[in-house]
Amino acid sequence: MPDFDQIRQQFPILQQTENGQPLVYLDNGATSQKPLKVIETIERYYRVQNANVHRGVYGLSERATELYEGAREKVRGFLNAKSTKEIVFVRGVTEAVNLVAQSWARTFLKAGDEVLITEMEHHSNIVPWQLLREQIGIRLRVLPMNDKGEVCLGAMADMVNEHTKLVSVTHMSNALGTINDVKRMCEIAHSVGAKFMADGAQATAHLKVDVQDIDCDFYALSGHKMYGPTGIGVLYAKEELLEAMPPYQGGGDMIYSVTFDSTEFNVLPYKFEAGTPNIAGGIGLGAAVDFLQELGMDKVAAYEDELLHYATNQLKQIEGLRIIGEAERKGGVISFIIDDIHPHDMATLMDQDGICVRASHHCAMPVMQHFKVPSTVRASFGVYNNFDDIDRLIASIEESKEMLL
Ligand code: C6P
Repeated sequence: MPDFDQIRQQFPILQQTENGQPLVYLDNGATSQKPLKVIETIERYYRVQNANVHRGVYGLSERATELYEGAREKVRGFLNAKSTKEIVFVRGVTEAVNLVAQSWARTFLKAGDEVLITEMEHHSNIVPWQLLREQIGIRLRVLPMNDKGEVCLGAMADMVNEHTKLVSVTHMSNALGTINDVKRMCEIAHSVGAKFMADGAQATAHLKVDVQDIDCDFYALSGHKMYGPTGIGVLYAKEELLEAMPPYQGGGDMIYSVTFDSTEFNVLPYKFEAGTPNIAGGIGLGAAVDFLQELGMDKVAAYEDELLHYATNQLKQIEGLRIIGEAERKGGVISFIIDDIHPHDMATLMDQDGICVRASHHCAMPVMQHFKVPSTVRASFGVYNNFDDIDRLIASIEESKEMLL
């Protein structure tokens, strides 16, 4: 087991105070903090390695290209994709879902075809499908969840049919922590000939993900939630799908040749990467992947599971506290409300104790509608959190509650 207390030393931001108190960062669902390995990799790139990629014949540009493409190979290994042709760099999950909607779905789906999502999706896996519905008349269907925040696979099997063309599901819910059985859901989607996409925004920092084992057609991740920089993410897609899909955006780098009459597109994955990419972001994401691989995803998951159980047991002792999301399989996310206290008031007072939690609808308004709450307070864990952080979280909740009731 890695020394998770020692890991904390690798995060400079955690050494500082907030409102005079040692910082307790529990908003990893929104974005994670960055280890020295990532910070220094990005700094080194801008200090001594900066050049545009795929263009220059001079050494500096060739080395930048090698670093950038090396990062793509690291992500390939992390997801266990077959080929780097299947790893498309994008801005994040939001862009990945929009890419699939506007390139694959807009081309291959027609009016009346069905896209199935779940009731626990983030807005970025809802709105792109609503936009597509406006554009081509698809039908958007929603698999309901129960009051624990779980979807029923039997109900899913009943909902898919010959009209279902895509099932798109969050691997781990940001608002509830629920971990969906994406492998089984993928099998159900495939049983009716539909494609399957998983939103890995929350999952990739916490769980081992193997896209070949899941057999998903598309998988999306955001670098900034897995200890990497903002503005970089990945769309994994099976090679044959990417081959068949038209480009999402046009511009430099995604072409092989251009005349005013026509354009021949570049090979995969560059066909989907128009313009100068986020080079520093890609290289930084590669460093984040190294960071996680060195820890070992199984060990990360086991450690965060301990934190989750410890925190859940403590929170349940607090009178009036209701946990929103009690699925059997959960990652390190706890959403809660306390009596009539507004989550924003609670989180604002907790900030005075140096504790960062999110109070919001978490960009998952339908989840709030299901549980009939406007928002929740959410504590979400990362590898640098420890039992002391949780004790401080609990103490701060107790104090804030006293003041607000
Ligand atoms: N959730 C949260 O605080 P982007 O913004 O593209 O990196 O990720 C979007 C996204 C998609 N799916 C899920 C399940 C997510 O959790 C997120 C981002 C953040 O929960 C910001 S709203």
